[in-house]
Amino acid sequence: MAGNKQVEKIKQAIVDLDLDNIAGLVKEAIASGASKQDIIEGGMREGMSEVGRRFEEGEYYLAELVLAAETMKDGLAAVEAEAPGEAGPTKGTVVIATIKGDVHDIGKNLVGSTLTAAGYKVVDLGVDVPADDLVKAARDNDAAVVGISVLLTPMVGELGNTVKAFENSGLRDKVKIIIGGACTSESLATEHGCDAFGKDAVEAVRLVDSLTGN
Ligand code: B1M
Repeated sequence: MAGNKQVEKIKQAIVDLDLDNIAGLVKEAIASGASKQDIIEGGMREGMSEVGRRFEEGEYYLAELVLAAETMKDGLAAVEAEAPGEAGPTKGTVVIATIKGDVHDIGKNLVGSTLTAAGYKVVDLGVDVPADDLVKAARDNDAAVVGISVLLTPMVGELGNTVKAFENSGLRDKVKIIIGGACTSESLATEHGCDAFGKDAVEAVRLVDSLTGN
């Protein structure tokens, strides 16, 4: 494969959280003939899988996860700048948001970057998002999964409203709903009729993979 060595360097840069050099490495890889797909799949995504493994084994902490996501984001921006146009392949679309009444977005952003790194197209609606906006975005983007972040206990009731809005729209059978955030849990997900609860960004990707058959 053209540019194999460069692609390996990109993978290593993600694992090493090398934010300073990722853009230069992407540029070199493209100059050496590596395809956009090789750089994203064989380089960055493989690197993120290794970061996820280290996080789960307690070798990396949240700080490393955030930095890896930042490195990946810069890498993707560099790919887009160097080789614009043809979108890379995606595993499907996930709409994410923080629930109505809640403006916490650090965890939600991390989940979004990690899903992007794992190969999903992510439509991020931001914070304080009402149920109807989630339904509209899921419909407009033909999303397979909606991911909702909830950090404030008083806003938990909105989850039930959101699930109801999906049922009323006729989309509930098509769209899986997963939740996460400091005040959520497996039992809360069940209680409000959601499909799954993710304890962190790495688990969110695993859940989306399993719910979508990827
Ligand atoms: Co606020 N806040 N805050 N806050 N804040 C909490 C959440 C709180 C627990 C602090 C406390 O009292 N101990 C408390 C909530 C209590 C409760 O209801 N249970 C609280 C409160 C009360 C408030 C205000 C009401 C304070 C006030 O104004 N009186 C206010 C609310 C404003 C509003 O939303 N309407 C408020 C405001 C803020 C700031 C704006 C100052 C700031 C947010 C800045 C921002 O997000 N841009 C803030 C912060 C920073 C926090 C704490 C300190 C940190 C949250 C955070 O970013 N954690 C927080 C205390 C805490 O959580 N210990 C607190 C890091 C982040 C990576 O973790 O979001 O949990 P987290 O995401 C994790 C996982 O949960 C998971 O993956 C992530 C990575 O591992 N995950 C998902 C998250 N979403 C997921 C979705 C998934 C799957 C996994 O699938 C879709």
